[in-house]
Amino acid sequence: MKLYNVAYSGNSYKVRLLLAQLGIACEIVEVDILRGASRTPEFLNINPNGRTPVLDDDGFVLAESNAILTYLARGTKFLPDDRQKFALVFQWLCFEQYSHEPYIATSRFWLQHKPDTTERLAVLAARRDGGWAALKVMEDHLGKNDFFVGDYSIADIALFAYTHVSHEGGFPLDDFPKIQGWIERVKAEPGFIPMS
Ligand SMILES: N[C@@H](CCC(=O)N[C@@H](CS)C(=O)NCC(=O)O)C(=O)O
Repeated sequence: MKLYNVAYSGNSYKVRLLLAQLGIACEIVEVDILRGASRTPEFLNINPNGRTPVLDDDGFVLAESNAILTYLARGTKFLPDDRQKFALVFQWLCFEQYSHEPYIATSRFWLQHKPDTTERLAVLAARRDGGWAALKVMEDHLGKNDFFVGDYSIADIALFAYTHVSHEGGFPLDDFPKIQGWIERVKAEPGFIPMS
């Protein structure tokens, strides 16, 4: 397997974490997105959407981090077989991509990689309410559950990726004790690897 990866990206880290916990060896190909490497004709031939991560499993090419998690986790303990639990995992994967990542991950990206301009201020301001709302949903759920769906699953991996570094996007977790406890539980899972 080959993973087109960005070292500091949570979307890529999700896949590296699951690969590590599955014990699957994988060639890592670093893509310098800040220098346009995800938009070259060669890369667009791999993923016409111009984004990482992308998994190449012996010629089967798959983009979208949560689709890759689902592909790798199928038939393992990280993705329940039970129809309702499977659907709930999928629900959290969709939540992560629509209600969490666009606010928390993009704020982090702008803070880490874009100059301090009025445009950046405006972008960050537009993402604040959505980011806090996503964390509130997670905090409430984790008040009643150790993990997002039953045992540790790819729902946790997907949400962990950007939540554990949410302070880097301007979303410190001081007022979210349940999320903090869950972060420690995820870190204690066998085979856990840090982002960097
Ligand atoms: N929904 C996608 C988002 C992927 C994404 O935004 N990737 C960023 C890095 S985190 C990227 O490769 N950006 C490069 C570009 O847009 O050219 C996923 O979950 O994989």
